[in-house]
Amino acid sequence: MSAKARAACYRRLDAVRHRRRKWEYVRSHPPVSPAVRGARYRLPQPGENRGVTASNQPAPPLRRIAHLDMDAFYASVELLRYPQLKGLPVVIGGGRRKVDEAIRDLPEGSTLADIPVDAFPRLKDYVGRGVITTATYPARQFGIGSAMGLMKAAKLCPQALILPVDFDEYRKYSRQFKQIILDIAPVMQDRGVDEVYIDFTDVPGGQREGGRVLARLIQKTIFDATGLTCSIGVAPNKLIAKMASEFDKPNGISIVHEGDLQTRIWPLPVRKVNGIGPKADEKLQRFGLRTVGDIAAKERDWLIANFGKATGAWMHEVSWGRDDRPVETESEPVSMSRETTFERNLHAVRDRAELGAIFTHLCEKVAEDLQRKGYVGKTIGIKLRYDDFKIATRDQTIDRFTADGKAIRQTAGQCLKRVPLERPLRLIGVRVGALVRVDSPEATSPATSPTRARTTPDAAAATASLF
Ligand code: TTP
Ligand code: MG
Ligand code: MG
Repeated sequence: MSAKARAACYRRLDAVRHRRRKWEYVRSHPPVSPAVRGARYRLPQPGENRGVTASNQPAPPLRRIAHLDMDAFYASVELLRYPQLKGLPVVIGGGRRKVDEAIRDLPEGSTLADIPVDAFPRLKDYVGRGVITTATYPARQFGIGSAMGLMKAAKLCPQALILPVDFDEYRKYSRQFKQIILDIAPVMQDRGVDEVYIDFTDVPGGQREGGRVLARLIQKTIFDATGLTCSIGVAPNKLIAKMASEFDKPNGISIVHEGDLQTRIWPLPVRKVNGIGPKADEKLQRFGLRTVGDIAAKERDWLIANFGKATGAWMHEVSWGRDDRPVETESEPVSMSRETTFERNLHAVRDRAELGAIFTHLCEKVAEDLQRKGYVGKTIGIKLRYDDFKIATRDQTIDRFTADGKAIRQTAGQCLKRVPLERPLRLIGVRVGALVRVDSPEATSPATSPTRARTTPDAAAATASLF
């Protein structure tokens, strides 16, 4: 191995160790509340020496916030299973139709990737009122894009291929790319199916080249694991990062510093500010304000007089690139519940079978929620609302964590025995609390490990007598 290759190898190893140390640190320290985290950072003042302070102490790290957005997300996920469509104009929209089923009817031994391009439905043959969710970049060249009617788009690009929306598949990839980011940079805020904010400030590589080194690592790791590309903007705050992630789409990285405000942010149309919608845009246009710089040129008081106290002051701040909102990591849920209000009031005795079925269904739904989100809980509770709108709740804590529908049903049934059931009921609900992650030490310790069905025959028989 050459000295150069060895050096590169060590650098990579070091980065991995660094990441692991960082991750262990984060796991062993409880999350800091967003308000506190936000307060830890301080933007450098004009003229301040950014490298070292006067006392030769290293300066606190600069606040670096990234916004990451996947490129043509739904379409790119579809292209993973239909790689033969790469480079072609493709739109995603409408429900699954007969023709979509037909092309998936494959001869034995062939895969989705073998379906000939000519077999895919074309936009010109589409009839209906569906709209485009997204379009591949080659399709966008024809002027078509999100939210456009499919039949209108057909006029602009009749030869474009059309695929139905498959949310489950997009959600699967959404979870996957977010987990990859979390493993590298744990302070991440979910912003929807295909985008997140990430606090780069304290992450290794997050300060190097203004955040480009870390952005490159994240981009590459996501691509290697999924085959999907994304674009990342790194800036002093969320506001600018969000704009910056669009600067160099697709598969781009844009680094914006405080000093770039005039050259890179002020020329942008006002609609590029996250929070300025069509209505505010229209009003700004009426005043002749077209760009972010136009807003910045106005006095704060003038903006307040014309747009109101909150909006005017906010416009002033954003036009000067100021935004100190923290990157808010998702807080852990403490409980999950399901409840249902009946179409007609039900009685515990007269409508026993119906109530029993609904009750069991709710328990199964809560169990599914827990399992899907990866939690187990120990405190099982019920809620009833009577015909007089009075509410009764009861709960019981069991000795093991569970996400099992039958175990939840059994304990919820025990709770039912402790509430009056004479009056008709309007609503019934089931809650599981004292949640921990299914892979947390508490959940997996032998004394409290998650249980599957632990229903003893006697207990099952006892609860069955209540609806
Ligand atoms: P976007 O990130 O806005 O768009 P995109 O990822 O398709 O393309 P870009 O490269 O410009 O980021 O939206 C993410 C997904 O959300 C998109 O793939 C489809 C869906 N979506 C809709 O369903 N309707 C819409 O109007 C928009 C804008 C998006
Ligand atoms: Mg996107
Ligand atoms: Mg997006």
